[in-house]
Amino acid sequence: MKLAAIFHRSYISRDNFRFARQAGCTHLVLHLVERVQGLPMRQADEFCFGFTRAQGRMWSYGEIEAIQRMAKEEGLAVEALENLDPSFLCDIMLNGPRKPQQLESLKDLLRSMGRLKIPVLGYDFSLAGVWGRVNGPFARGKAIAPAYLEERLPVQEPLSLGTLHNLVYDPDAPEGTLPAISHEELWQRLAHFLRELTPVAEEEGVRLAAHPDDPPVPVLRQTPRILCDPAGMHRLLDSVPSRSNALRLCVGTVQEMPGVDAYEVVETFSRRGAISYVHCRNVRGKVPHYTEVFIDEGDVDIFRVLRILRDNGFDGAVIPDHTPQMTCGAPWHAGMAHALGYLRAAMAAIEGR
Ligand SMILES: [Mn+2]
Repeated sequence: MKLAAIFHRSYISRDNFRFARQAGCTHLVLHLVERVQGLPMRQADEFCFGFTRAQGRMWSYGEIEAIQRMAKEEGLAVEALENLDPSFLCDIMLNGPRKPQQLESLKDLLRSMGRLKIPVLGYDFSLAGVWGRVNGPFARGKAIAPAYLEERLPVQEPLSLGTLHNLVYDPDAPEGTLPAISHEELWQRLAHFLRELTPVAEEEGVRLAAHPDDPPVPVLRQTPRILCDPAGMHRLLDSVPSRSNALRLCVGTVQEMPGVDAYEVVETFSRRGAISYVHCRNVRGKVPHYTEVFIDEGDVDIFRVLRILRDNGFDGAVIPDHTPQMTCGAPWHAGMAHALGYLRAAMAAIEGR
């Protein structure tokens, strides 16, 4: 098992790579989506993360190689690229005219990753993204963390055209909202994406890694969500059986699923060899009420999760995903350092080091 840190685009820097190494990480997970915040856009609601700068221009080999070289200089290996820019797959997800070009461009990304020996590409197949959560002093010591509280959800308007997964990818899209589609239609679109990309991923030694829908509810903002329970996760794997068609197992999201035993899910999918890497975070509660909390205070016994992974031969990366903000001059870094330290100790304990 490998301990990895995750950095969003704006946090990719030599200093932050040193921070990760100092916390004991050997690997990195990089979120390359470049989002610009603060622009006035008619499509943006309070949950919008901003505008994506890529506009369909795929991350190049050279761009990724430069970041990987800096990581190597700091003693770190890049384990995964996490999440795609919505402008890379909007027409794949929405059945638009640029679908063939977007698939080709994603195949190019897989080829770049193969050449660079970056083994995992994380993605979401979620239309509405992480919409609807509120931030508040919900974690230990009044630390600020997100919560999903069904009675406090705003009115669930359909998605504006030009938006996907909490981002505006086309600020000039016509006014209007996404037409309704069925769960089955979204399954067909996901299956097409997987049938096209999995063979290339296999050739390149890369694993595609789907994240379950967070929040794990079957419908959000009038859009279907197909990865909100273990049955959906099995169906995804069964649709194109291959080591390159895998999951990014988010322990927090799985624990939030109503009626689901997270340990059973970790057991089943790790035994199946389907977990590429793990988002290891903790929550308290389940849909319809849960809050993210510190890694050592939620409903999940993290040691038990790591023992299950160990017993099933899991050798991928474990990352903290996200953590509550700690009250100090560097709230994000302090939260991450706490979670990474806890994970490092837990991994050493269960591996008998
Ligand atoms: Mn996650």
